[in-house]
Amino acid sequence: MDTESRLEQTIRDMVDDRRGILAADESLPTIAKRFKPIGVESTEENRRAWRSLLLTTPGLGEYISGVILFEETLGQTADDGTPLPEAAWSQGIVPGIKVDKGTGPLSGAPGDLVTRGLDGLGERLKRYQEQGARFAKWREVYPVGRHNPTLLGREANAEVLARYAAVCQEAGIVPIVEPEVLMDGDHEIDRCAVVTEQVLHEVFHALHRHQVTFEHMILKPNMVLPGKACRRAGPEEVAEATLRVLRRAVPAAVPSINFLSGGQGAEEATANLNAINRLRGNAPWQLSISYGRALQQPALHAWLGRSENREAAQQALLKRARLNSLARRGEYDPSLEQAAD
Ligand code: 5MM
Repeated sequence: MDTESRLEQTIRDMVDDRRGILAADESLPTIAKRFKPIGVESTEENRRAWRSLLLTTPGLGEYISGVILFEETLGQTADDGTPLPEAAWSQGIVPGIKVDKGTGPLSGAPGDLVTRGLDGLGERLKRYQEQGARFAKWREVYPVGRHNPTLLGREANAEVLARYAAVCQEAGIVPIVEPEVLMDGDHEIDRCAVVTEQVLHEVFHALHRHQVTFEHMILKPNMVLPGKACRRAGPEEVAEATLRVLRRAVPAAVPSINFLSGGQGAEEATANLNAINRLRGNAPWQLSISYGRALQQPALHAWLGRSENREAAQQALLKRARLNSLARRGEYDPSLEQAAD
C-alpha cells in the first residue's frame, strides 16, 4: 500500500460517528501520579497489567476506535501473550503512539513551554510502525497567564507541531495534533476562548506552511473552559464557546476533532461533549473524544491494583466509553449514570 492509501485507510478505521479514542499514553512520571492515589506502585509489570486490562475489555471496540499508547506498551503483551497492539486491533481499535518527549521552558518566552522530541523522529516512527503503530500523537502545552502564551510561544509551538505532523505523514502515520490550552489558573472562559482561537489559527497556518494534508490528520484540542480556580461553566456555555472557536479556526477538511479531557471530571467531560454535539448544527467535523483521565479514572478506582477487581474495572471503563458514545450523538442524559451501573 502506498503512503497516501495507508493514511486514508487509517483515517477510515479511526473516524466514524459513534466511537472515540482512548488516551493511555501516560509517560512514566504521569502514570506514577495516576497510580499513587490508589496505592499502586508504578512498576513495569503494574503498568503492563493496567494497560492489558484496558485493551482486553470485552466489547470496547464498539465505542473506541483508537488507542494512544506509551512507547513501553508497544512492546508489552496481554496476559495470554498477545502483543498489546495486536490485542487492541483484534477489537478493531487502531494502535497509535505518543512520540513527544515532554515539555521544557521556551527560551525567550518566560512562562511558555515547548515540547521536545523532533530529533530522530523519522527513525523512531519506522520502529513504532514495525511494532504496529498506525498513528502518532504530539502535545504542545499552553499555560494561560496575564502575558502567556506569548506570540513567540504560539509561533514556536505551532512550528513544532507542524514539523512533527509533516514527518508523520511522510512515513504514512496519521498525526494527532494536540495543542492543549491548560485549565490551570483563575481565568474566565472568555480568556480561554481568545487564547484557544489564537493558538489554533497559528497551528493551522504552520500545518499549511509545512504541507500537512488536513484530510489525513486528527485535531485533539481542549474544550473552551474557565480556569480551574474560576466559577464553573455549564455544558451549554462550554459548547457554545467551543463551537464558536472551532468554526473560526479549524478547516472543514479536518475529518475529526477529538477533545482531551484536561482535568474535567468524567461525568462533566461526557456532559460537555453531549452539549457540543447537540449544538453542532452543520459543523463539518466529527466531534469526539481522546480522553485519558475522563475514561480511565473510574476504572482505576475500581481496580486498585488487584486482579480480583479486573472485571469491575473493565465494566467501569466500558460504561464511560458507552456513555461518551451516546454523547457523540447528543443522546446522553445524566440520569443514565445510575442506570448504567
Ligand atoms: C492532556 O493529556 C492528554 C489527554 O488526557 P486527559 O484526557 O486526561 O487530559 C493525554 O493524552 C496526555 O497527553 C498523556 O496522558 C501523556 O501525558 P504526559 O504528560 O505524561 O506526556
